[in-house]
Amino acid sequence: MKYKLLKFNIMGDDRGSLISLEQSKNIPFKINRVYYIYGTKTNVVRGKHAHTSLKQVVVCVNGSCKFLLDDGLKKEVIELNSPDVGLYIGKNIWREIYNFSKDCILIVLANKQYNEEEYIRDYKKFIKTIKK
Ligand code: T46
Repeated sequence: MKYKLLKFNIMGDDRGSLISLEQSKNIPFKINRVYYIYGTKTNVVRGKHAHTSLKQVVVCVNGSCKFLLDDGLKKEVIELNSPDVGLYIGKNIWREIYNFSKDCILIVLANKQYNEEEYIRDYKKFIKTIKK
């Protein structure tokens, strides 16, 4: 699976909404790391890299932003703007994240701990890697 949108069930009642994320249930891997991104300046582009082994699910719990996803053959733009939708991104997908709203908050679940060595931050190297 390269990337995919996941729809989460909302456990709503008259007090409001609740969404639960559980490994190997609605998250398709064992969760080893959680991080969040907030306060991103609206003119900033984040990402601009791929991962050689990491799997992640990104949820935009507030506000909105756009993901450019590139598997080396085709590019697609996906807007995240809803807390009941997760974007699964597998390994070897180049991503650029932009058009952040001022109030954008991303929560990211990852299957591995942070390791800079599995980042590919150079686009030409990314294309070479996926051609192998
Ligand atoms: C992705 C998007 C949504 C850590 O120390 N630990 C961590 O877990 C992470 C993710 C980052 N860092 C350090 C490494 C850098 O010095 O925090 C700094 C910013 O990280 P990065 O340049 O990776 O941030 P983004 O926002 O460009 O990308 C991150 C993820 O790396 C990426 O996989 O999809 O968030």
